[in-house]
Amino acid sequence: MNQEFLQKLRLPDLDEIAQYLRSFSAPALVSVGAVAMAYFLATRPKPLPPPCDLQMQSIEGEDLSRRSALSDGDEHMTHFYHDAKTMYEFVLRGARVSGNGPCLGSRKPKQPYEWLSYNEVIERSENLGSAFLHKGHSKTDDSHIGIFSQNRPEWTIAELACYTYSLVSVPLYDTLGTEAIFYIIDKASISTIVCDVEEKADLVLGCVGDKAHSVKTIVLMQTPGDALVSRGRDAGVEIVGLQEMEAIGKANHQVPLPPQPDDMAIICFTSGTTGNPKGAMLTHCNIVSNCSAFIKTTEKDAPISPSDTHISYLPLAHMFERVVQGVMFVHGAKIGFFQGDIRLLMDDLATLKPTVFPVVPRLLNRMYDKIFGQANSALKRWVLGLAYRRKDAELQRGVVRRDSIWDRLIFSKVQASMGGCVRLMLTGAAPVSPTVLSFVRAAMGCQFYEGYGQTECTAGCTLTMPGDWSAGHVGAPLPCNSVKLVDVSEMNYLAANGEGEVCVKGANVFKGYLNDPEKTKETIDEDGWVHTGDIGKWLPNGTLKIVDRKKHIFKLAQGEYIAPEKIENVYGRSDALVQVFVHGDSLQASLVAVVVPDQDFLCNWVKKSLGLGGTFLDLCSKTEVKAAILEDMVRLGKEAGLKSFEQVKSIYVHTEQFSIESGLLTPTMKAKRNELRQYFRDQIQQLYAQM
Ligand SMILES: *[C@@H]1O[C@H](CO)[C@@H](O)[C@H](O)[C@H]1NC(C)=O
Ligand SMILES: CC(=O)N[C@H]1CO[C@H](CO)[C@@H](O)[C@@H]1O
Repeated sequence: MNQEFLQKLRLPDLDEIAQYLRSFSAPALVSVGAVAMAYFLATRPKPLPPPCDLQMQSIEGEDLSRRSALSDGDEHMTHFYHDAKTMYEFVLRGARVSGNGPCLGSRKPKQPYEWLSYNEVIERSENLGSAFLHKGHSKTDDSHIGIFSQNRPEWTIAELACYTYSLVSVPLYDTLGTEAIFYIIDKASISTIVCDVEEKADLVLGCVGDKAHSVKTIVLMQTPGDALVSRGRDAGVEIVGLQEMEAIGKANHQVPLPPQPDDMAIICFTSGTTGNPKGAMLTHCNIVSNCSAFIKTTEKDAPISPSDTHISYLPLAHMFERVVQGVMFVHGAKIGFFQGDIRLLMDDLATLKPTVFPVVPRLLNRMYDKIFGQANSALKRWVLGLAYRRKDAELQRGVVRRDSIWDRLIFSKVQASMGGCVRLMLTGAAPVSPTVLSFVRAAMGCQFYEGYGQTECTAGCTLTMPGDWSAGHVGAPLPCNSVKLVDVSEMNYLAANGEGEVCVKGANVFKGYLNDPEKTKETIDEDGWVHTGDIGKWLPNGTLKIVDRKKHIFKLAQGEYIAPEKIENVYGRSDALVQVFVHGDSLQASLVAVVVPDQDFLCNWVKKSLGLGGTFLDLCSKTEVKAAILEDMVRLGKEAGLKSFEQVKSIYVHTEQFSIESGLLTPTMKAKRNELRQYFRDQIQQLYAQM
């Protein structure tokens, strides 16, 4: 997240408030308290009734699996509205309930938002879809359409064009790397790709290069330049502008061929920690059931209506944002896109004034740090802490509001910096710390849900319940799926104790990975349960807490279990290091590590502590430097309580960072352990040989 964005995220002048409070004597503070009390009584809030007994949010079945307390009957929920069972019908319903209201909005720099109505979106989608059919695509033949773009209205139009004629969208995104993009195009035999800008079209042309490939057409959202068209011709690819495509479709218009709920909607490629990306096949029913379960859970406390506005800036290539958009469409709400530059997001928020604001933990962490960073004296921290505790106490009684005295005094500026109208927030995609979630919940004073899930169950399988604003769990199973915990005995998690690997089954569970029966079998078992690799624990009130990850665990020669990621996290705190890879195996009695030092820090540190100078490369090859790094790691290990067999005994100092390009990190920056082991095989062997 960008600095400018964070700088604008301002607290009111805490200095002023602190000054004000300081100017009072103790009795005066009491009278401030009395004013606050009078204010509180005047605006006394009432909690909304929760949708179920919050002490029993899920119900256990015979096989120890759990269902939402909101499920009715034995079936997993597949839809909420009878006239909206596919993503295509979602948009039609939105057009109806909004009376053809505004649907997709975008803006040019410093301009207001301009809107396409629901019917305009539907018409343009029919035109584009008809052009796809004209180019030879159909439900049964060549049905995959690639979409390679930032979030913008044309993204959604291209997606809806697919749904209107039962075609399948396949999002591409650049963090995957060129090789992975070629892999996906090839695996899904994609012949038409819709790109937003020339650079992306070039990237596609570059990666198909002179290889045999399936790509025939690139549809560019702008008018393509002559140079690009001729580069395309050289690679055997036709480059067409979107406008021209829509005109072709308009001249060759076809009646819609809507999909059935069980037809494929999206192939969502995700990167694993090893090997190639995997294409999760998701049907309309998968997505609709996920959206519908969200609607069911929040229908009383946060119903969505045509007056709602959502800000779309989280990548559409991931299911989280797609599901949120689905929920907006089916209710005829508005979707406003950011300008495409995260540095301008604050300005977009202020202009759009969204009511629905999905976030990821990384953004929440930065908000939290920023707000506390401004409270730079003990008194200011005290005031902020007090404001937070008062609001959190209300939240724990089920009261959600932003008109308390604490909002007026402290939090209203934070809310205003998000446009001032946010009433529903949603986080997912990664774990968020309870401290951060509770604080932002209090500060924003809106319905703020946390979900948990993965692409293989269409983004979500649990969601926090309205009224339960406690943090530190991910809520109850959604009405569209069951969740059960399965023994992981080597890590000592047993289902009988209410702990184990989280497994999910239901209407939102995917149909497998495209052309990859082997990986599919590793993920879904014969009975249809997706094994997530996360370790969960049931809390007494039926909510799920994610406590661990089923890890790479191995035994050392003397029989002790080792979880290398835990150890890497400890050593990673060393200022001297940017990356650590811990290795061991059952033939060895001890651990070794490959470490990458922080160039700037290391040079200064070594000069000060060892009196050594020289270039980074020189220093890294010196035995004294290596010993100093190892000493620091062991010190941190001791502080963190690592057992002696968990401490590494020797290290290899590598001077180049592990990267996505070198194939040692996944696109989400996780270590590819198998690749790292292979890559450093010789060095690791040497480390053991020298012991
Ligand atoms: C549910 O249980 C968790 C853990 O015991 C607790 O933190 C939370 O407050 C509970 N929720 C409610 C609504 O009581
Ligand atoms: C149905 C539902 O709400 N489940 C998941 C669907 O997707 C959202 C994200 O948009 C998740 O947070 C939910 O947990």
